[in-house]
Amino acid sequence: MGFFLTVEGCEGAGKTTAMESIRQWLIAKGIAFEQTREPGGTLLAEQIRELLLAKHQESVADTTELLLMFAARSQNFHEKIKPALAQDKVVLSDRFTDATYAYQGGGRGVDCSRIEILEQLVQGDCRPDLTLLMDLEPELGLARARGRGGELDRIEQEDIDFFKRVRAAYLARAEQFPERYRVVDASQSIESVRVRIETILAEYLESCL
Ligand code: Z5A
Repeated sequence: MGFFLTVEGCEGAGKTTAMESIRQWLIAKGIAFEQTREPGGTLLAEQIRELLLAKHQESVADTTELLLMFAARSQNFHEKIKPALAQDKVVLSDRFTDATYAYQGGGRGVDCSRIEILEQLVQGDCRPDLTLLMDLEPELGLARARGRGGELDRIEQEDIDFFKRVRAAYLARAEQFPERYRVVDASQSIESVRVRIETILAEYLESCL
């Protein structure tokens, strides 16, 4: 009983924390799964991730960023996601193409029709079955992420308005695709968020039976 489950959200919204809750839940239920992340997920895709997040001496054109995201995705999709779904496994991915609509589309202003063309080229008709959107005010998310310490990467250095556009684009997609999106209020405590995620997963599983 395979399905494709993605976790999305702005910077610091708690995706990593949510991924761990989901992982533990799947293990407890004895459900076989493949875990991945984007950009990244395979050796080659992780190298592209490094290129994408590093700071460069020249500015990165929006189209370059978009194509690199999809280059990484193509590798992750063909090498990892598609084979796992074909084996009827659950695929659990920390971000997928919704992030491109949010960051490159909403954040950078890339026309969505360009993203749609690349989405079709790379994935064909494959889309996530269930998407958890960890939703949080960008100010709070950035404060949480920055509270972890460490250097900010190229995308994390964007200003607050960029992250507000990213959040708005995510919420617009959640409205556009209510059948697969579940919005999680990520301002709640870690424990409340975990309970909410487990409820969503249990309901989804029930609906598949
Ligand atoms: N990107 C893109 O532009 N286009 C694309 O198509 C794709 C990606 C796929 C890397 O993504 C960058 O790539 C990302 C988008 C872009 N750039 N940005 N910005 P990433 O997913 O690898 O990295 P990230 O977005 O920077 O994730 P993150 O910073 O690791 O955030 P997170 O995973 O959502 O947060 P967290 O680590 O779970 O939580 C942050 C802190 O808050 C941590 O200390 C937690 O303990 C704490 N936390 C978590 N939940 C709570 C609650 N409920 N209460 C209180 N504190 C909490």
